[in-house]
Amino acid sequence: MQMIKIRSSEITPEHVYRARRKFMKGIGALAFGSVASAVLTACGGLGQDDLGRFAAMQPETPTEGDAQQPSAGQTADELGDALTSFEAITTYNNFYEFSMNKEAVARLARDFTLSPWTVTVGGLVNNPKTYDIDDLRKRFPQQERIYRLRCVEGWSMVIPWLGFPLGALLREVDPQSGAKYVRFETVMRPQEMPGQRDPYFPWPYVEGLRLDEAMHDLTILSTGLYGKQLLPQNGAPVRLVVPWKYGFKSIKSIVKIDLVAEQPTSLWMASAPHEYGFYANVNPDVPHPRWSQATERRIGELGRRPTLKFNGYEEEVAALYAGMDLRANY
Ligand SMILES: Nc1nc2c(c(=O)[nH]1)N[C@H]1C(S)=C(S)[C@@H](COP(=O)(O)O)O[C@H]1N2
Ligand SMILES: [Mo]
Repeated sequence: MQMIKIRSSEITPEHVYRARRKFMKGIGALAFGSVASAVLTACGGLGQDDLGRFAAMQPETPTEGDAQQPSAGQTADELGDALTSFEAITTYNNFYEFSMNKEAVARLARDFTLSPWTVTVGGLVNNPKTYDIDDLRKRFPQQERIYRLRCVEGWSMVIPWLGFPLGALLREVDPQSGAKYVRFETVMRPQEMPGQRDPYFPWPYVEGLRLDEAMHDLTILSTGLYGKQLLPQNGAPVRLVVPWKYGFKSIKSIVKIDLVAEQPTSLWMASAPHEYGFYANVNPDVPHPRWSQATERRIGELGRRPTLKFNGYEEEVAALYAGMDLRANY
């Protein structure tokens, strides 16, 4: 890897950065298991990302959306926290299929092919269906949802999404009684997604929800933000948003949704099972094995603020986990 003058913490996912720091301090690679492999891969990946153009990164021009404009005068979430800027939301992205360098994702994803696009919904359902993305947008009226997004790495944003409840789509395909979980898959397109040529991760990106979590009204499929259609870096043309869980649950660029009987294994569970569990509910009381989750950095603000249980949605979602040990089910 070439030496570069950008602060490593600015160009590397924070958890990988910390893992690398530890790694470089000479702690044995075996002690880190799969994380150490990810660190090595990250070094190679950064080399390929052409960091020379890093400083030239600019926000992309949004495509014209056919969706409604954001509600007039909405500048904050229900807690009074200001919306994160469109620029920050579209230039500071985690999307490992393109890059582990957050500021490089938008550029690398610029020419990502968004059409044609279909989402196939199947598995344990009575009415399996393949939706063309345009049909999906027309069929399920778009609502604006202003949600906090809390990344497991310790930063957060407030994003005005456009989308519709996932439950509306699930009701249409009619889950069978044996369906207990929903499994989501991102498109597999290594020609366009350089990160997918990195053999370390078990592509495609997979995520999952329990059926009751998936049916919760807060859980949406998003096709836009700030009143425009999603840009590729944010998971166009359609991505999941589950606001009370760490950001990695909110899987991008979905092509497949299956109702299943068994708890799906997500990409992160497969890559680092000791660090990332199935539930991934935002919880300031349960630290990540390598850092505290008690506070977060809100993008656009100075300093850190306390992290709220269930990311501030406790009243709405705590009942889903009644009687569950939230420490064991991390
Ligand atoms: N397919 C896919 N989905 C993904 C990711 C990813 O790397 N690949 N990153 C996740 C993580 S870690 C976060 S924090 C959010 C970031 O979403 P944003 O870039 O739209 O803010 O997307 C999530 N969804
Ligand atoms: Mo994240």
